[in-house]
Amino acid sequence: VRTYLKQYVKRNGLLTLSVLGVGTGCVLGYMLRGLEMSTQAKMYFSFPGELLMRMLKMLILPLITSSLMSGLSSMESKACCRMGVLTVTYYLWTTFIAVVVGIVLVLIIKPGYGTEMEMNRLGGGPVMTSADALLDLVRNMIPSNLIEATFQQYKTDLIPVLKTQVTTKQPSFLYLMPDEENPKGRTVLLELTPPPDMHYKTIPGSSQQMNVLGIVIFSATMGLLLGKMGERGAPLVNVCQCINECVMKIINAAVWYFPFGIIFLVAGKILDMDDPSTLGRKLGWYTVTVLGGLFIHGLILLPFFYFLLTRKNPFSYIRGLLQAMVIALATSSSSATLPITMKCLLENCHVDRQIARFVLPVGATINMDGTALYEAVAAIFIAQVNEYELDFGQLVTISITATAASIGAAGIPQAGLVTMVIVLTSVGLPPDDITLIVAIDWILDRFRTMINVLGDALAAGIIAHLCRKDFPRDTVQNEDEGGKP
Ligand code: DAS
Repeated sequence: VRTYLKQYVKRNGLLTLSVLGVGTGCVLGYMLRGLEMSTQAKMYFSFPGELLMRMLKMLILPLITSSLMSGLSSMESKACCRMGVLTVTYYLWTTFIAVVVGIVLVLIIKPGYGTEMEMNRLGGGPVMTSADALLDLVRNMIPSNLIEATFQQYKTDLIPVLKTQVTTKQPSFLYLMPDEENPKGRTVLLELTPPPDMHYKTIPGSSQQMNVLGIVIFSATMGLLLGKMGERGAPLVNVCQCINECVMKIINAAVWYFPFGIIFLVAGKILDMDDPSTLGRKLGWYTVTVLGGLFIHGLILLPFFYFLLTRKNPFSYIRGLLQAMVIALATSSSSATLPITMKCLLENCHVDRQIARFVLPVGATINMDGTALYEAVAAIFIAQVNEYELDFGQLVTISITATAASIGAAGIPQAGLVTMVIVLTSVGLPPDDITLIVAIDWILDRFRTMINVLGDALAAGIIAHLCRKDFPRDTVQNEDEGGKP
């Protein structure tokens, strides 16, 4: 019995504790809702959860930059190019398929009709054009200041909703206020004057989101160039490999705190959410449509693609990812989950280290199947609630912009809600209608983040199988582990 228990704790101890942490957090959160805690008390209560999020966020940048620079620098350029093309092609296709699944489902179920929805809209002025929005995403993909970009991500803790003022020709950002400061409920309230030097329209929060993509592109480019420099680049490659190994060791040390932090992270969110009884009536079928789409795409289509391309059992692979999926559910941030996803891929799924070091950081930044599906469903839901008939051309526009917007969404909580501005503006819907669905978003965000993480991890398994000739495991693994026999 002792041997079995030891093996169980080694293999499943953390996962079991994390799942118990989510469950305990839910029960605790609902129990404490009745106590009407003050904002200060909620802040103290959520503190261990905040520490968990900060711990994970702290590791993201060193992990992404060191993984890409050390991983790509030691790859042979033809193999690297083949892997890169395969990875990006797979990501774009699965994201587009996720959007199509969402559109088909929302047109079949039609969650918008008969919705008892008080249209607490703001009556926004003319909105940003989708050209402005897409330009904004591309602009922010190239951070003008890498150091600032490194530190500015995650600043947007609030969900900004964009409304463009005709007079000033500049966006005035509208932010959601927490309930305590806004007795009328979570509608858009605070109007901030934009910074004086802003001469172009931007989606609030998009700079934080896109800058992470800019850092990924920079790190990947550095990795490729370091590889071409040969011996001259070796010192920096060694530094990156050491940083990467240190980050993985820090994760192994910190990981046993996660179940404890998850309890307070989940409970703290539940304390903050709107009254669940009113949500069910207003957004029932919409929630069912999104969750149904995520289930079909994440647990039927993606595993099917994995089996089709690798001829292996997808569910034994997914079993090795359960820890990362629980962390994604608890944190609703695929970037924050990245360190755990990397650990699961290397230790449980035995994916080639060099493949994981490239596919995961790129995937956590540009591959968000769950987000793309959600944005397409939400946009059509908002059109239905507005009784606004979308023609086929607009549905095609939604499928393209939802794919682009999900690429622009960073792996931070509720990023998909922010980049949805692009999808809404592309078909002439008012972006401040986002407030219709914001109340349920904190729940849906967790599930779409889980599917985002699952999509990245399955992609790593597929790419590792398709590129297995380029990266013979015994050679690569030994090199990375200091050439141990
Ligand atoms: N929370 C985002 C993520 O981390 C997904 C989203 O907001 O749509 O992947």
